[in-house]
Amino acid sequence: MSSKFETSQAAQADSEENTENEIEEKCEIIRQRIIEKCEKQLDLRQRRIILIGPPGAGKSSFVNSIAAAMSKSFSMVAEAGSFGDSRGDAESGITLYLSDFLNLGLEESKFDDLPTLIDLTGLPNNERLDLLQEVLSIVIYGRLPENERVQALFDFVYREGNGVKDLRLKYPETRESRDLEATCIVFVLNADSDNVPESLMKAVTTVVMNGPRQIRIFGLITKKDLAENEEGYPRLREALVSNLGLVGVTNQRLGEVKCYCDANCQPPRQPWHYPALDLPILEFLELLLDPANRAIDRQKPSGRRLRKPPMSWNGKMCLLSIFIALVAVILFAVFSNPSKHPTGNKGNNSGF
Ligand SMILES: Nc1nc2c(ncn2[C@@H]2O[C@H](COP(=O)(O)OP(=O)(O)O)[C@@H](O)[C@H]2O)c(=O)[nH]1
Ligand SMILES: [Mg+2]
Repeated sequence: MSSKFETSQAAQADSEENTENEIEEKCEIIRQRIIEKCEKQLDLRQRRIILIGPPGAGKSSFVNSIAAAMSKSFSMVAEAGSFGDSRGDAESGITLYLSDFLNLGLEESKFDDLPTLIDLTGLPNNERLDLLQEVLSIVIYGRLPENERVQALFDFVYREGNGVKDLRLKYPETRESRDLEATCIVFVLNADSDNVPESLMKAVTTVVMNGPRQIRIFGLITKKDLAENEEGYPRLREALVSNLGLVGVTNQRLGEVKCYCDANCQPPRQPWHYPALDLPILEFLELLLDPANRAIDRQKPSGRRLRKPPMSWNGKMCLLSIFIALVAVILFAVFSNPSKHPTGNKGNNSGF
């Protein structure tokens, strides 16, 4: 016969399993909704969601977590945990690579038609504001050619001695930019962060405010597990919300999550499937895919992109010659017709 203690333990395990099943059911409903919406709407599957934030904020872990939450199995889609140092700039310690994860980094055989995630590794907060803004503008508005390292932009200025203006000229807007540009921005900050990267946030909001298209900015707080009982957490959250201009819209534009991560987080959260982690991640992904959150053109596309080139010198000369010829024809017509000439009426000449 089982003891009272065993029975109550069994009951607790049972209720935990029930709760987990309920959470998984909710997750499944959201997964299906996301897939159906993307299948139906071209605009949603064409979305390019760029993750911006300081190094170590959890951007790559979030890419892996979205893939895990959607597919119900973990795989290392993005290189997380290394800060990508192997591919970065050894001197500055800044890693600036841009990786596109088509179809949210998921295998196309199982999932099709999902948006693209762009993992922009570690931008510094203590960089010159004008340079930071230009780099962000090049990256966000798709002016960085494919396979070009983001670090090359900093090298162009610091190593090759060029100015920010030269950077603008070197990476102009092209016909391809529109396909490579971000359609929404997620600013990622870890909940246990010691400081709020205000300059970086300001640079992002300024670029978006002045850019050709208005792109929605979302806030994402990662590593929520590390700040659950921290007193400083509400302050960090408030700073993120106000710096990104999300006051009053946190329900539609802010996510707070724990990510799937490596042995650095205790206990390590992979390779199993955790509905409790998935739910907030899927809810946030659904916010990102809300049709209302699309990029809005500030001006009609024809206004900027298809502007007519200025007329060439030859063209101007040609127009001038036509004008002179026309004037000459009119003058000739007027003066060569004696009946209409004011002094051409001979009968009036002897009129005394
Ligand atoms: N405790 C905890 N650690 C996390 C979480 N997300 C990421 N990490 C850890 O934070 C470190 C940096 O993450 P990474 O995704 O590489 O950051 P990135 O530089 O912004 O791409 C890694 O060691 C991760 O395992 C989380 O939600 N909780
Ligand atoms: Mg990374």
